[in-house]
Amino acid sequence: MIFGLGATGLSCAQFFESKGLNYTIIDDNPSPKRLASLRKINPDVSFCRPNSEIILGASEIVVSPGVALSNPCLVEASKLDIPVTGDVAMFGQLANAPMVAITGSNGKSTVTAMLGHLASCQSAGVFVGGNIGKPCLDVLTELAKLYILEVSSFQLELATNLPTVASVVLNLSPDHLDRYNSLDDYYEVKGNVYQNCETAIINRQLQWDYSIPTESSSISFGQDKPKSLGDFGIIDGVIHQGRTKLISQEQLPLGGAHNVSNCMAALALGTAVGLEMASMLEDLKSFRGLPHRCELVKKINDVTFYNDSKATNIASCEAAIRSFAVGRNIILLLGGVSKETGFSDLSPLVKAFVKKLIAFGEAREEISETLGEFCDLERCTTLARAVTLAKKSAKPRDIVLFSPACASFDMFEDYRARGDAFKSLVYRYSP
Ligand code: UMA
Ligand code: ADP
Repeated sequence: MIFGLGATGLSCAQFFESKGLNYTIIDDNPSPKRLASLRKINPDVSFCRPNSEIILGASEIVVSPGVALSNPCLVEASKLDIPVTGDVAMFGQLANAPMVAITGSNGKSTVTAMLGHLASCQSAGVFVGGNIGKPCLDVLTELAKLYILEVSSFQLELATNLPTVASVVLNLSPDHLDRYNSLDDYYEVKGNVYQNCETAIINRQLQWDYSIPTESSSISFGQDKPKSLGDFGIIDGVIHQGRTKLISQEQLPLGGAHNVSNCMAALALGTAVGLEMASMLEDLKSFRGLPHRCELVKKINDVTFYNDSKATNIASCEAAIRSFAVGRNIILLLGGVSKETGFSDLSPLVKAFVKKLIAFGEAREEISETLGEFCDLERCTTLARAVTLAKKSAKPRDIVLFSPACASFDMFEDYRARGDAFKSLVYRYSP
């Protein structure tokens, strides 16, 4: 039984079809978007809403990441000893090639795509998938020589003991507190990524309780000097491995201190899977970054617009502000659905670097109450109005930064739709 007919559920259905296995699907939404695609691959498969009776017919339940394990049907299933699994957990058992797993609160997709780029430049048979948007069972193939998987905390709840050649927790900051009882619970789940890794890639700046298997090796990275010969760090603005100079920060393809860390993490992972360093350093320069992450949209009348729609939490917004700050030159667009962390952690950066804050969407009052005293602030409901206000306020050399620090689902399907809307609004009247 597949629980959830999103990208994951559909990919599980396709996988079961390819293996000739019987399955059924349940979803709280009676008409999910992918129902038509499901009907195309199997017009007769049973699809209905979950209830405690329907699960009695399941020999095993494959749970989509967005479905919390506290869901009453899953609690009932566990009482009945019906096994519960997830697509990444299944993938871990089925994959025949070495696997890398990348998690963390921010930077997962960037590092996953970056390592994918570095590895593909050196070898055929590199497959990238997981939380980055391509369910991992879609990339399961006999042709694979290396899998690079982005894994979320939701996926790691069920994907315990994932056998990896290298795993990393890039960083940790508050997020998803609607799903976890405490930050410790969220961080603990992230630590699952190390449970069965050959090499653990460790962020030295992270102060938290994690454990790695005794037989595993480790490589660390951080913004300070490398601690030992295999570790990555910064000396005089240059990334080093131990005492060996690798590449200066200015030569990196993406700006901001957070991306220096992302590059070090990718290089450390690449080292752990046996990629050649000189080629990695050359190929790093041609990595273009992903859309919606501090993405340059356009310069209009010497005002530069950046789309950072993927900033759905406070730490990612902080990283973006730090990347662009030169005095109080930033007009910041903040809003959407507030995460349960509040906005007060942004106050020092807003005070120092934000000239004007435009708060939009559901969270506008909360943002205004928390940050209004630190800079000029205007509230509005729609993103269109927010962009108009930003355009009106901006002066030459200002940065208009769309880094919402909120989820998008008050007004948009996801962060991509939100970022695309921002970009069209920037281009409107100035294509
Ligand atoms: N559903 C229920 N009951 C629930 C919750 C959801 O029936 O209680 C149903 C919904 O009605 C919907 C389906 O489940 O039909 C959606 O499943 P899903 O939320 O698991 O989403 P998928 O489309 O399968 O996408 C998931 C990840 N989504 C989430 O974790 C919420 C995608 O990450 C991921 O790219 C994809 O699997 C492939 O692995 C998105 C994400 O937001 C980008 N991830 C979070 C993040 O990055 O912070 C963790
Ligand atoms: P994730 O997949 O973890 O959500 P992304 O690479 O998609 O990470 O980036 C999400 C957001 O976080 C973007 O706004 C991006 O600018 C920001 N970001 C990327 N790397 C980091 C990092 N190492 N630390 C903090 N923020 C980051």
